[in-house]
Formats: sequence, C-alpha cells, structure tokens
Amino acid sequence: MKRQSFCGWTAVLAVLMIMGTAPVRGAAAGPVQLRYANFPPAPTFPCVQMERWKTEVEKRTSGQVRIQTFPGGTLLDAKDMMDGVIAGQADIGCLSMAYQPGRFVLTNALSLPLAIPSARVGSLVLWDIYQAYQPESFAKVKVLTMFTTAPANIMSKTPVRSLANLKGLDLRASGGAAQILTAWGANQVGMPMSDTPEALQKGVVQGLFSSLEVMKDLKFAEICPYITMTETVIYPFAVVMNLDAWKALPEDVRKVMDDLSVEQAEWTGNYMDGHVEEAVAWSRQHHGVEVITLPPAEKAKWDALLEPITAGWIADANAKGFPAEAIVKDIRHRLSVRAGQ
Ligand code: DTR
Repeated sequence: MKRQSFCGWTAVLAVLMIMGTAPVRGAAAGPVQLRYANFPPAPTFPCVQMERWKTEVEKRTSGQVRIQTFPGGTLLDAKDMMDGVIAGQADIGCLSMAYQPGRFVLTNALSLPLAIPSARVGSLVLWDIYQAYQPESFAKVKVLTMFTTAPANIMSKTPVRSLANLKGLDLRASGGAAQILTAWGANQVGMPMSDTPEALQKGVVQGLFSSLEVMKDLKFAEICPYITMTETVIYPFAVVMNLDAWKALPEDVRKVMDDLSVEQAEWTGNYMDGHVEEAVAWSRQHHGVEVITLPPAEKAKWDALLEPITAGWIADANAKGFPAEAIVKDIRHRLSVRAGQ
C-alpha cells in the first residue's frame, strides 16, 4: 500500500510539474493560430478578401492572432464548408450559399431577380438582412462577414443575342442564378465555380452565368469569346467561424473581428465592382471578347420571364415558415437605402 501511495504521489507531482510548464492557450503560449478554409483558387475574389481580412485581423490584434489560409479547397471543399467548420475541421470557412439553396433559404433571397445594382450594395444589404433576421441556418457558427458577387452575366463560347440563341444551351450556374437560366430556356448545369474550368475545357458546358471577374481570374476569356450583359442576379457568400474557436478567443480579439464585419462586406463589394470593370477591359483588349448588349425590346422579353421567380420563392419560403413577403419588401427597401448611400 505504502509503495502504491509513494508511486501515486510521484505521479501526481509529475503531472503538476508538467501542467505548471504547459502553455495556456492565448496567454503565454504566443499567438492563437486559426485555419481559414476557402474553396476557389487563390486569384479569385473570395480568396482575395480572405487575405485582406487576415492582414487586418493580424494587424489590429497586434499579432495576438495568426491566420493560416487554405485556398483552392485544400482544407475543405465548397460543399463541405459549413459542416466542416461546425465540426472543427477548419476554424473559419468561406462558403457560397448558392451551393446549398435549401439550407440558406432566407439569405438566398438576395439571389432573386431584384435588380441589385452592384456587389457593394448587394453585400451591405445581405449583411443588413442577416443582422435583422439572424437566420437559424447560422445558429451553429459565428458569422464573421457576408458579401455578394457583382450581378451575373452570360459568358459563352457562342454568341447569345436573343432567347433563341439561349434555348437549350448548357450553361453553368448555381442557386438562384440557375432558376433564372431555366426561366430563359437555357439548360442550367449546377456545379461549384471550382469545377467550372474543367467543365468548360471538356465541353460539358458551353458557358456560365456569373459575375464577370472570372473572365480574368479563371481565364475564362480564353474559352468564352462572348459576354451577354443581363446584370440580373448576385450570388451570396458567408464567412463563418467554429463556435468553440470563437468562444476561446480573447474578448479584445472578438471585438476586432466584430468591428470588421460590415467593413469587410463593403470592402469586398467595392473590390468586386472595380475588379469586374478591370476584367472586362482586359478580356476585350487581350482576347478580343465581344460584349453583347440586348436591345430594349429583347431585354424586356427576358425580364418578363423572371417575374414568376420571386412569387415562387415567396410561396416556398412561406411554406417553410418564413415571413416571405415581408422579407422581400424589406430587401427592396434596404436596397433603395444602401444604393443611395
Ligand atoms: N458563380 C458564383 C459566385 C462566384 C463568382 N465569382 C466566383 C469566384 C470564385 C468562386 C465563386 C464565384 C458561384 O459559383 O458561387
């Protein structure tokens, strides 16, 4: 018994000595390390905004936090992003809500054909709506920011000058944008943006429906010599953090991240809007891309085909228990407010 008690006390002493030297996370142990997962390639705007956020957080926390970024799906891919962050496979993740339309019903309302004029306005209204309604779909994470693309346009291998040119054309899109292609008579092919370069090269699709910066960032100008301006719909994104990782952060670090939320939304919107202009100019200059503007009478036909989409979303969202008409009315109001700022 005595021998046992001596051994027992020795073990306790050893543990206490080790504990006494073990670093306390976030205190004497040096910076908190956070892993930030993203799904598209590094040159694309979701990753450009990720690097800007990393720089600002590391600067504003005076080095208390170090963020390791993982572009290109190297830590989590597009469809696993939300569940991967909830499970702690990454501390932070950037996700395109269009890839899971049934999961993000409320915030995907921003993908309705509401004539959102720019990524800046879309990003600020998306953040306003998230703050106002706090959707249940984000209850298991901390939302660090949200932003949108610039309005989507058609990028194609063959010219699209009319609905007749669009009929049956295989075009890549996702979420609300996919519904719009279907309404116009195209054949929408759903896939994450990260899968689109291969689909274009293999001829699985004849183009895509998205914001135009990818003409440069993913070099689609080399494959799609035509752009048809529709300026119809944006795609919404969210940057989310694992809740345990969030709660483990020092209070002053959490304040830095909270204060960055709407600033990052606006920064990303402004970046996107400016980069789209650059990408279109680059595509025309370096690849002779033709930008097609639809005559007003033709554009009116396209717009008329979209009218049932918003009514359809309202019916679906009402059935799921959302105050759908009030949400759409609120979005329209906030669009007019943010557009005027
Ligand atoms: N096309 C939408 C959004 C999007 C627009 N540009 C990029 C660049 C990288 C990833 C996504 C996007 C989408 O596929 O989500």
